[in-house]
Amino acid sequence: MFNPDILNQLHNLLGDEGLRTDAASLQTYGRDWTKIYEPAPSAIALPHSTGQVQAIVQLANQAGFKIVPSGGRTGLSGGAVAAQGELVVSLERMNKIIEFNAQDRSITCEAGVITAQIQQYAAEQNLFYPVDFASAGSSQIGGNIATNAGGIKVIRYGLTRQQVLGLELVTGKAELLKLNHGLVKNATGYDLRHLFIGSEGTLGIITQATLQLIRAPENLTVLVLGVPEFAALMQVLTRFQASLDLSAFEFFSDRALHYVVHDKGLPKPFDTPTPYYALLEFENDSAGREQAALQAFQDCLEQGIILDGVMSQHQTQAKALWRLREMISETISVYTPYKNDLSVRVSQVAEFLQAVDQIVAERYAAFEVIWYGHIGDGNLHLNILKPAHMEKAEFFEHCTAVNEQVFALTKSLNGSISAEHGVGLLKRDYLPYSRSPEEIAYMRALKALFDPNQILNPGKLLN
Ligand code: 2HG
Ligand code: ZN
Repeated sequence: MFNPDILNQLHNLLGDEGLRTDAASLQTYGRDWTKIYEPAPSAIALPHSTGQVQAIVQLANQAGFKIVPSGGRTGLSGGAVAAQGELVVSLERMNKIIEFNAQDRSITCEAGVITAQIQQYAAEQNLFYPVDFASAGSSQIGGNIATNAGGIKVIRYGLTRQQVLGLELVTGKAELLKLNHGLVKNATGYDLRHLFIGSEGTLGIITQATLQLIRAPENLTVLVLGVPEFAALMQVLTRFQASLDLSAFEFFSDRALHYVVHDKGLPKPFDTPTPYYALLEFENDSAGREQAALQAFQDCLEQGIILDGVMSQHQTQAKALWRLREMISETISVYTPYKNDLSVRVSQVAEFLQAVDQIVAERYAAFEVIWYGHIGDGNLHLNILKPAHMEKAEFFEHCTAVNEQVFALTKSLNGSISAEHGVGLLKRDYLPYSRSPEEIAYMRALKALFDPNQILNPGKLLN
């Protein structure tokens, strides 16, 4: 806990509105969606300006306390957990959209704006913010940038990184940096903006961002296809990509579908039971595209790489089909899943799925395994459900032991042990499976450069 002097100084800086120490707030702001770690922050700061953020970081350097930067706390790797008496700095009161520029098709906003509000604002301008995922209704843009959030449209539009035209942030030394100023082109050396994107709040606290908006896609149409085996999934992707630009290619297993149908009451896409399902989305803006999709569907049926399927006829149906995929994570969260978030190159997904399946069959034989993910971009989410009778500690211990095998496989393919959920606390000790000792040494050197007193998000990403 902070001594009264620090609390006083914070109070002088932030006022009643900007500082909380009540037990409920400490609980709420001290955790993210990981739910493994017991929150124990000392206090919660809610600054309303970049100047206040700077003053907080200055004070932390002087007084020697640590800071956990905090967005919507929807992360799944403990990146926003405060379990060591830190000060949580929540950006939630910095939630203004500052400027929209129609000619640049850009939006500048404070870091605490909710992702869905950016999407909504873009739609009102007949434009599109393409980063999307199930937690868009709670996650904040600052957190999205700090974790380089991915989601369901990466195959077509890329990750959050691709949308960031400018950043304002406060470093661990309490300096204010304004990076790239909304420029599309800027070939003036090291692009520091990209260092902070995905840095998980370990180098600086993002306070503002300028984001690129793009043309809104027309008549997005969704197909859900029943697939008989892993090997067929990527063949389906190849066939559809031969004639269409897909804006999503997701998959989920029949067990994943089972949970959203039984626990959430969602309707099945069709009656034929199949082991796997692929969900595809494309922009259906001409009769030619619909024809191409139907032809691909027909070809896949004839080749036996799909067994059945459905194509949305209107936006309500498209949204309903998306819910089958988007609701999986929330639905299974009550079964205390152990989460893997892995990626390999798209061309290696088929081989990877088969090899993971073999490990799972051997090592998780007694457990229920839920497969899903964004395999059109190489990302697999593998969730293992805790058996009801098993203690949490024993379950996690078992899963951790299997990690070694899964991560060794991932490493052998030069894949990533955290494709989009970040490293945080949960994956920190596994970083060497995806990054070389030289890379990690450079990461440490960068940390020392921007945050020499190790004030920001201690223990996250690097130990
Ligand atoms: C998703 O794709 C999210 O639904 C969550 O990234 C994945 O819960 C998970 O493992
Ligand atoms: Zn995901």
